[in-house]
Amino acid sequence: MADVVSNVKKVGLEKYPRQGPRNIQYGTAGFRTRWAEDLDYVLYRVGLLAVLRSKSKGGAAIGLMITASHNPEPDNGVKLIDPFGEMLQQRWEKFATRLANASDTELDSALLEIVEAESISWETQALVCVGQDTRPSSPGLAQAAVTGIRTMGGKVNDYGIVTTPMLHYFVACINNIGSAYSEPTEDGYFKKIITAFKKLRGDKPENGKYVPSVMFDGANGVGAMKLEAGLLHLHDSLQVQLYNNGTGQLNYKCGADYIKVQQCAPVGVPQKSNARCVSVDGDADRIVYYYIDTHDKFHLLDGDRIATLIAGYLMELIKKSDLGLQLGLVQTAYANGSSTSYISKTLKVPVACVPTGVKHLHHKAMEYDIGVYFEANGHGTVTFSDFATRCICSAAEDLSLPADQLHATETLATLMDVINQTVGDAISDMLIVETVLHARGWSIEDWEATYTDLPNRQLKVVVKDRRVIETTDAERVCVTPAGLQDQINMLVKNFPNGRSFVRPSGTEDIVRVYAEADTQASADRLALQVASVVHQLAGGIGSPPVPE
Ligand code: 16G
Ligand code: MG
Repeated sequence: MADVVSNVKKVGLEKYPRQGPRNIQYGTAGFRTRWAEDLDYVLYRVGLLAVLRSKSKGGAAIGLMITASHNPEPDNGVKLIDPFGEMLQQRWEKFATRLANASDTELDSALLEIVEAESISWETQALVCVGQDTRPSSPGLAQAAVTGIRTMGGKVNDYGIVTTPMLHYFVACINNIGSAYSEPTEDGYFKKIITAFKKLRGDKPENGKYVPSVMFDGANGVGAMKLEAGLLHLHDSLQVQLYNNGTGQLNYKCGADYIKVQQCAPVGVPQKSNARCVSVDGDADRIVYYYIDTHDKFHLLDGDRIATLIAGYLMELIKKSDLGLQLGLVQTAYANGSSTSYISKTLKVPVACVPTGVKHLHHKAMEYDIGVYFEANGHGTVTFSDFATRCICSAAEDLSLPADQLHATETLATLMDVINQTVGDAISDMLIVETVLHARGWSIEDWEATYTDLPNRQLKVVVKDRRVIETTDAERVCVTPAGLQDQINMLVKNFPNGRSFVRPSGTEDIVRVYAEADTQASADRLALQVASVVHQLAGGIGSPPVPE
């Protein structure tokens, strides 16, 4: 062990010395920065950490994904994937931060501290699966990570360019998690989800007002590139017209994040009235739908809409299958108030609210037999407990069940194969949404008509130190600075259906403000007023936002 660790330090110093004085933190999205060119040493060290993580998990495969998701093209980042295909365990986030910020000379001792703290058996063989998005800086960073893994004595499975959710899926497959996975290859992934998708729609791709055709905005990232391969499996079951498929700049005026934040259609996708359009982000782990009506008005169907669509359909199948399984839906404070009341009052599905960040949502969803989770920004999936999986799979083979019940159970079983349960997956989520719309015979307007969103507004406030804002109750209540929450409460009272919260961003040096109310003008005014109070009480920089 001593030899390996001292060699790791030597190679690090020679090839990947620490750059600059700036410290970096492993946050909700792993490490992510504006200065991709300075990230080489971080990737080398994340490679080292991945080997330790694999050893600590008895040699299970660990994923290492190089991406900055929806950020502009020059940015980059990396995150680690745990053996079940889930986000890195929170306890290890601080090891990642410590290792990334160690000086070159303390690299060996920083590694040994982790080995000791986690009682890692050095003899265990390690395996790390490496994937990257389409950014120009990604190949160099992958090289740094691979050097780290190999110098540390780990084995590498290099998948090259893949979507983030594909890598999560491969990791789960390699570790043989559950019966729900298949071959850890791109072909295996597509075969599994698309075979199930086609089975669900049978030989009748049309149904009622549902038309089997979508326009797909690939954000000029990996999503469109991979879906192109997937289309070979789809045949006529769904026609997908690909746009922003890599010829333009990544995430520039297109992609799920742009559309959600700007509330407008992307560039690069032709306007066709009432056509169902899908938009994914740069690494294809987020998805939103939109359409433009005959009056040129833009309509967004975001993560909340997708969650309610899926939960409503699952609730029906669960009832019909009579298996007594419990369904739950998980949201964050950003979920539109109308979606929350629709879910709890109309669909009668229990709803939980957790802090922002996939790890929180995923974790909570797994407490239910079947958990649906989505962030309003379009990241989400469905999870099935082992118990639910066993119940569904065995009932689906019980030919003694009444036809209706058997059909619902078989549908649930097949649906499970369309779903990438490890993490939000834009391609798989699109196929789930298309399945539900097909089953219901709905157009995109029918889907939108299920409830009316409350108008809302998001604002950013630049402050000296965003950490002065501390929150509780799933980020809905502000604990510090003193007096801020009282002022928010007072402001909110002046607006019918008013709701507002503030939270420090996990990915940018800012405080985010969210407000919703009965009209757009009220939501805008409330957001501005709250932003102004934040600016005043939390050390705002520059001129404060001006309420009308
Ligand atoms: C990260 C999170 C995403 C969250 C976003 C919030 C993961 C994989 N990603 O992108 O879930 O919505 O951060 O950003 O957890 P913010 O803290 O800047 O608002
Ligand atoms: Mg993403």
